[in-house]
Amino acid sequence: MNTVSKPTIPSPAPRSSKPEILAEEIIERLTYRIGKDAKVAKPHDWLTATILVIRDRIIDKWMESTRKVYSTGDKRVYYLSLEFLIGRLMRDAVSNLGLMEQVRDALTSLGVDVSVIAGLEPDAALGNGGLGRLAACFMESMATVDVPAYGYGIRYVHGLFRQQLADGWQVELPESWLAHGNPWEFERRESAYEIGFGGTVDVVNNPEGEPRYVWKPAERVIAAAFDTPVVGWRGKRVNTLRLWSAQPIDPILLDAFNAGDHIGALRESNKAESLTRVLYPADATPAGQELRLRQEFFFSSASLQDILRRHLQQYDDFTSLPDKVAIHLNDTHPAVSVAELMRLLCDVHGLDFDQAWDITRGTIGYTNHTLLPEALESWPIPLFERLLPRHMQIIYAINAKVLVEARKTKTFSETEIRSISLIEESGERRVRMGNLAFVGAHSINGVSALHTDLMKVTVFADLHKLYPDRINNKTNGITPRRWLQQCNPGLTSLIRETIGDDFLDDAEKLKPLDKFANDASFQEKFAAVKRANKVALSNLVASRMGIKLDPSAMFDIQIKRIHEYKRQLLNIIEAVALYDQIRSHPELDWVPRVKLFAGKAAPSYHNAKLIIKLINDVARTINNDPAVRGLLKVVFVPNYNVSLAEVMVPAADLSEQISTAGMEASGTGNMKFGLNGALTIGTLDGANVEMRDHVGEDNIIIFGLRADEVAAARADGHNPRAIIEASRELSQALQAISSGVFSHDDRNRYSALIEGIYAHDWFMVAADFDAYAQAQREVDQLWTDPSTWSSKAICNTARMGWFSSDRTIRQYAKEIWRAG
Ligand code: NBG
Repeated sequence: MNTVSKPTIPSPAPRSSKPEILAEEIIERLTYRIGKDAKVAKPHDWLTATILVIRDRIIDKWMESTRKVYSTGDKRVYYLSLEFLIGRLMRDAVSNLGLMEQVRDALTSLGVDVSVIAGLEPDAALGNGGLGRLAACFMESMATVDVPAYGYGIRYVHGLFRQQLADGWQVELPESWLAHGNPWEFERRESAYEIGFGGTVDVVNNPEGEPRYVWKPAERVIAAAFDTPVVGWRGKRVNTLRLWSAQPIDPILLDAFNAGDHIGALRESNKAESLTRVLYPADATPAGQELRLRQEFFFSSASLQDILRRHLQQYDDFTSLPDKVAIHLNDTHPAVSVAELMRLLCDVHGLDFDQAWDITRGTIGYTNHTLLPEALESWPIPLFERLLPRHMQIIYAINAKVLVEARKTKTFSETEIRSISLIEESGERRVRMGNLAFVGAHSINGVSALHTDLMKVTVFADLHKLYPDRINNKTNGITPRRWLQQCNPGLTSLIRETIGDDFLDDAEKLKPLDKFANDASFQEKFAAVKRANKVALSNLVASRMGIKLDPSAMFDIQIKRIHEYKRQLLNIIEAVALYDQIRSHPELDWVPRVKLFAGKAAPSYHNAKLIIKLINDVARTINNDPAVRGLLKVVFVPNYNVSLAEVMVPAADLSEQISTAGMEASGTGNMKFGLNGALTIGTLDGANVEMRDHVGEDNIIIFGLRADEVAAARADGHNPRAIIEASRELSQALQAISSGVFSHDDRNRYSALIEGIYAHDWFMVAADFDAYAQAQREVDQLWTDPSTWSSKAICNTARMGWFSSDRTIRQYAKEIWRAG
């Protein structure tokens, strides 16, 4: 008998963290992996070599984390999100591994400046704004609090566009974050799935039970996996972010090519690849809409197939799915997963509809991120039916079940039944993805206390009546690693010297800093850190824009997507009013201010783009007017992204969180600023409400209508014209803007924008103006007393720990996922 004994495969030797070994390895990677001689290596080569060395140190932990779940049988969490706004990864990984100094020393010994190469790492901007950044913070926190988790998304070749300003107008350019390759990722050729679109559904009668449905897609593409390891704080656990890339089944039609049709031979290949080419394709055209729905289904189906495969590898069947798997839908973008999971369970794995429905609901959770009606997705039935015929049938079947359930209670009117339905029947018939996600999930959560309360009485009022136990709140959070330790090393060191290191592991342990709020020497050090951060931002603005800022002025910052409800318009109108005041009363002691803005507008959002232009027009006039004597400056910093936020947030004295109450679901920028010791001027909206509760009402400046007052004003038809006429400051500012004072080249540029405020003022700019202007003068007053200002700023840092995404994730894990 021929016996071959199985060899014992040795584990790789543990990696050293000594700078000299790191340096050796960097040279090794440079030579053998990149093929470059150190003498001629470019900064990019050094960056790649360094990342490869860091990556090795993550891999051991990664494999250990993955193996552990197989042996313990712990529940896995799958976070499905069409967006992950990650930013740069190197500093995050190095700092979480505790290798900051060692890597710096290693590179210094090679004559390489770590900050230079770190600045070359492209931002992975696979998201639009808060929703995508939240997903990135959650990934880091899930690894930190030891939840076995996978993030699933799309590997867009082009992330969010790069914004340039041309004469003050936003211009969009493609962002190519993969241009130099991506050393963080691993392509997993073995993890590939077929994804179908279109075609027909066959019904096969089954004498023993329900008929079997067989979907025969007309088109198919391959979803290929790319994995990025995500390391938690102190390297405790490493989770996986798995991004899907679309590839053709036949890369080239050789017959067509050989027959001379060189372009046609690649048509299929191009079509497949265009599926994952860009983040959020413009959906103004039917083709754009279809592409978006294809993206949603593509990544949902690939992720679910992967999840079910992994489950079956470890367990016998799917009855244990709700105990072993939690699937989380980040907004409605992956909502088609409800129907796809049903299809896979019934059609592919042969479960009964009812059994599959129980499993689906037991497994899926859904987070709602907005109440804005235009952001609640729905798809025209003809499109949906054509692309996903089997899913359409399943949705009708689910709908029938839900409507029967509702009718049985005998407490629903026909209007209420219509609002529960998964199908919008008035006008063009459409599938409502919010309703689909709601009925297919056992938990539906909002992202701040106010938003969750409003959800129950607005968008989901009727579904909430039918399923009163499902809606719950999970107030958003931010990772304190990126948003304090890494972006603000000066403040981090100061806090460590003052209260020790406990806060590094638990942000709520920042509390003891409170005791130093009135300590003059601590205030001085705190202010010195802030000043250094302001100098750093001033240098960035000087080098990018050629504008000189005075770091002793108050830095008043509003950075976020440009949207009417976020009210950058209110901010800039107030700047115009202030400008007017400074010129009319040069004898008064005006507090020097720099108003900084940054943010991108959706390419098709006309008013948002006009607001960017207005900010730039106002900036040019004010910044060049000698009568202002530099007391007010307005700056729009182009191309806002995660890396820019990391410089702007620590430099802010004042954080603008001024959305129309009831419209910002949570906000997370508000939390980043507060943690870094900025005072907030804000409305009682989103998480601002809870921030006030935590930092105390003396340490935050709240103004304006509350959400219920906004709703009442809208319902009663409020009269903005009367309000404007009663406010001299406001009417002068609006007159100036609409008459072309800031736009000599096109005097009517802003007339329609301003007319909207007179006519309906949907966003309550006029309604809140006086309160806002008054609050700003209170802020000025506070600024004149540096000690009081510092003490309030310190209280903000000390009391913001609760807004750590570690806390948020622990709540998700305990109350929704029952994992970790
Ligand atoms: C956004 C909200 C923000 C919130 C983030 C994260 C969408 C659809 N919603 O207020 O506008 O902070 O989600 O929850 O992007």
